[in-house]
Amino acid sequence: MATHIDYELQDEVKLKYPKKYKVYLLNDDYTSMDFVIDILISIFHKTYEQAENIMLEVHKKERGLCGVYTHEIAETKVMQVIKKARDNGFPLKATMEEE
Ligand code: TYC
Repeated sequence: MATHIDYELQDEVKLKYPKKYKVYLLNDDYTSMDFVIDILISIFHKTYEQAENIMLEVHKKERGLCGVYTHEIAETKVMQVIKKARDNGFPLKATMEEE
């Protein structure tokens, strides 16, 4: 097969790592602190202590880093945050940006 031959003629196969994306939680005036901690534990798998620190950072500095993931996983985390927040009546938002 042509593709097979082409592949074998390459003297070097270059492997590229997938791009990574930072996921941030954003501050707002209405989401409760306890709910943000719950999000960080349930969606981002933080310990209670880590979750509390990140929540306080977001509260004081307007945004905080929750984790770094491949594109698909980062996108899923953002959607999970927005859905769980909406289901609970909170306006909490998350964003992602390339590392
Ligand atoms: N600022 C919110 C309050 O005072 C708490 C909060 C923290 C909201 C982090 C969102 O991502 C957030 N209740």
